[in-house]
Amino acid sequence: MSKSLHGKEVRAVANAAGFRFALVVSRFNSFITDRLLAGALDALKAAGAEAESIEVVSVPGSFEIPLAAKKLAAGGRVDAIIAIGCVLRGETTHFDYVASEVARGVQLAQLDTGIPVIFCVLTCDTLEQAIDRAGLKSGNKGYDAGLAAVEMANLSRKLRSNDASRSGKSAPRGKRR
Ligand code: INI
Repeated sequence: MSKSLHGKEVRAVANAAGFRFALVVSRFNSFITDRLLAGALDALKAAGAEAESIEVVSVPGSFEIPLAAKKLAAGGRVDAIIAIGCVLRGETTHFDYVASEVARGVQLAQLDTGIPVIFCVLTCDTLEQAIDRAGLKSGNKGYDAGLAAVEMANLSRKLRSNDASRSGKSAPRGKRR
């Protein structure tokens, strides 16, 4: 029998009821991003999210995702955000700039605001690789992102209430952040 090497494990349940979500979706390569969006919405609804608690924001390309995500996160109306895009390697180095900036910007948005921003931006060499990840061979990464958003929304709330109880204060009523 294995022996636990740590104390309490903090792991959130996957229940989306009572949480609000925003999805920021790039229209560039919409053939792929539409499918990722559908997968993410399926996961949120399967986890119990209400339709009126889900907001979808469209941006021109992946490069524009971080600003929209940060504004949504800073607005305090959502518990988790899913960033959806698809960057395909072309003939030039443009791919590298867009891919690295969207990853950096999404990470900054969540660290600066404390609201989870799930990274569902495919960075692929070929369209076939992207198709595989948007509903075919490798499943749908949008669905996985939806589940990650639900878990992180729950976990963020749980960690906040743990902090509040350790400091002897009760978590502020109705305040989500
Ligand atoms: N945007 C993407 O989301 N994916 C791409 O593959 C892509 N490529 O290859 O150019 C792309 N470019 C547009 C970019 O995201 C911005 O919208 C544009 O540069 C305007 O700021």
